[in-house]
Amino acid sequence: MKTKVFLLALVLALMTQAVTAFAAPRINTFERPARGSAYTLSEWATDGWNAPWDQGMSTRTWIDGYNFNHSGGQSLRVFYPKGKFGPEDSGAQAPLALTPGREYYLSYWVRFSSDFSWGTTEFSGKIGLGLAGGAACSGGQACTGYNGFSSRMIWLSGGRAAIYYYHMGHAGVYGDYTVLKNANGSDISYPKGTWVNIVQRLKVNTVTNGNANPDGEIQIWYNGTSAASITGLRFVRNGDLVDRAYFSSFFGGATDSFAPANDSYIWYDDLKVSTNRADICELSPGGCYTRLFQAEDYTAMSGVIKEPTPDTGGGQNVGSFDSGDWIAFGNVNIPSAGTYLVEYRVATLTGNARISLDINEGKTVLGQLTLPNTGSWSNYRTVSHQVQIPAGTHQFGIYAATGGFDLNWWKITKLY
Ligand SMILES: [Ca+2]
Ligand SMILES: [Ca+2]
Repeated sequence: MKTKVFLLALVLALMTQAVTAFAAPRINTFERPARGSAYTLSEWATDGWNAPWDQGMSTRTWIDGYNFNHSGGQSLRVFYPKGKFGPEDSGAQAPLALTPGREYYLSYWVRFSSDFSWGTTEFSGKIGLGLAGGAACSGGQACTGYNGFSSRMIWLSGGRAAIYYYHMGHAGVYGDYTVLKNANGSDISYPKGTWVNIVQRLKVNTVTNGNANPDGEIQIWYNGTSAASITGLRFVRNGDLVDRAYFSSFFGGATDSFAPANDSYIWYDDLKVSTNRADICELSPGGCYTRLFQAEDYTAMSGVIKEPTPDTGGGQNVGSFDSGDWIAFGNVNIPSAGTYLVEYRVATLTGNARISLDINEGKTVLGQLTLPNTGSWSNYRTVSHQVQIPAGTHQFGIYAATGGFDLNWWKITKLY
């Protein structure tokens, strides 16, 4: 009898875990893959994002661990060669599978290269990820309510930002588009050389007796502010739901007038997809909680020294971390529990130095990270890991589980 009760409890616990895993948002910070490599479909899959096919992921993507990122030390760079257009020769595509849901939120950070060429036509190119379902009606198709739907971000001439969507009522051969607007009513244009955040929410219409009710919706936020809201949409007459985050970015269009005048790049970072708005902290007032700590501003320590840092930005770093040494940062308020990215700016020559982050005077270890050899004491690199942090006022400890590194600064940023 006791065994049966135990087994029942075990099954319930496993079911609860499964539900929790199902509800967790999907995120990609591009921190795991080796920098300087292509981000192929199998690399996407290793990070939990699966697609049945792709275009350009193995040939025109690159994990940037050297120049630009929004979080941590890395991001995804996509290449749009001069004079090329269409998904065969420009950018990258992959329909990344989602658990089907009626309503989804999709967030990503994007940065255009500082000499990005917008192309010469009115409808110039597609950017980043969109949301789609069923057979993903697109590409000049009529959407019947049985062949799915799609909703992707585009840029227009001069970099004006718009949402481009295929639904049952689109007016012409191609989908409809809505230009993103600032609060004062002016058009939003993408900047070059600066990170911006895009959030899309799509809600599939309900269906009654095979009829599409006009209650589908698309909403776009630009840097946390609502920039487009489209209601009354009819996407489906069948049971299709949002079932993919559609990475779809290329120039065109079908003629070379769409092509860029010079080699162009877009960087992507911090992709998030969730059915729960609360998981998208980019939509919270003030955005995602983040705080940077200079290592030398510790409130207590054991065994380390402060010294002028050779790292960019100057100031001081903390050095002489031997195994068992630590620095602590007291009275740090974490307003909400969640998953956080913790970054460390380090130099180390061993390849086996190991940082441990803790609270409760070392009694609660939040996570550990082995540091890559940075090649020289004057060559710093940003490395990161994801940890769960409870809400409250904490004293954080940075502990040298294995010594042999210098630390310039560290930073915590809420992911969800
Ligand atoms: Ca990143
Ligand atoms: Ca410092």
